[in-house]
Amino acid sequence: MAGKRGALIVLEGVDRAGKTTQCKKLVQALQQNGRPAEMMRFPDRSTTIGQLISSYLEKKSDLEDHTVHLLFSANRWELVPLMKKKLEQGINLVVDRYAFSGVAFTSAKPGFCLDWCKNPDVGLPKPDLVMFLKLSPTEASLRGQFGEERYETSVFQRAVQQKFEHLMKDASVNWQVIDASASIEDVHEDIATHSLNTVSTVENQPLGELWK
Ligand code: ADP
Ligand code: FDM
Repeated sequence: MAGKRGALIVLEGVDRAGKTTQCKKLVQALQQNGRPAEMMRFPDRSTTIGQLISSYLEKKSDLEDHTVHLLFSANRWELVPLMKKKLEQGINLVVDRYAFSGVAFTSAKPGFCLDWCKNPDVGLPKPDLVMFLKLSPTEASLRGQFGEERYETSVFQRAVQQKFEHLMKDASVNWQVIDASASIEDVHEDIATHSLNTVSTVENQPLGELWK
């Protein structure tokens, strides 16, 4: 490899766990440490595929469940060339949701098995670190009401949480569970420590392939 590569860092967790807040703070902290960093989020609603997904989430359109699952995956794949380019340039990517949300949300629907849900995402760039922001439904409810989008109900979010618990048993992925009930600053400290360690560890290692 020509130079040091960036790390692929993913934040996952249920609605209102603090993913977006923490992704932004982490990007700033990495940059302040002299580590180039950029934020990405999935779904990326700016692309043509992302617009189909956004309209579905906003309940402006209906899509068949398998179809929308594949669109979420295609939305990741369409950004893979850009992700790889940035990582090769030494830019650390901090990503708000990834394939784990894809699998957890679809497999929480009736009639979907984990294997079918994972398949379209097999071979994606493998995150070097996946931090799961853990927050109980009660604590999440104290952070405000659910929005109007699809999936934003407590019954569905509980089913999603169970699927995440299952995915976290997979030791081939570098999972770290973060206590998201602490203050924004304390959660950030925890996340920044894990991330800085990962950035130094992987800079001379090749990028892996997810679930392969
Ligand atoms: P997510 O992206 O996981 O849905 P957000 O980062 O959008 O979560 O945060 C959801 C809400 O909770 C926001 O109003 C945010 O300010 C608040 N919040 C985030 N982290 C904390 C925290 N550690 N303690 C209290 N409130 C928080
Ligand atoms: N979601 C997100 C999925 O169902 N599959 C996926 O692959 C991804 C990345 O879309 F309800 C769900 C999770 C959440 C919604 O919301 C996106 P945010 O607020 O943009 O994260």
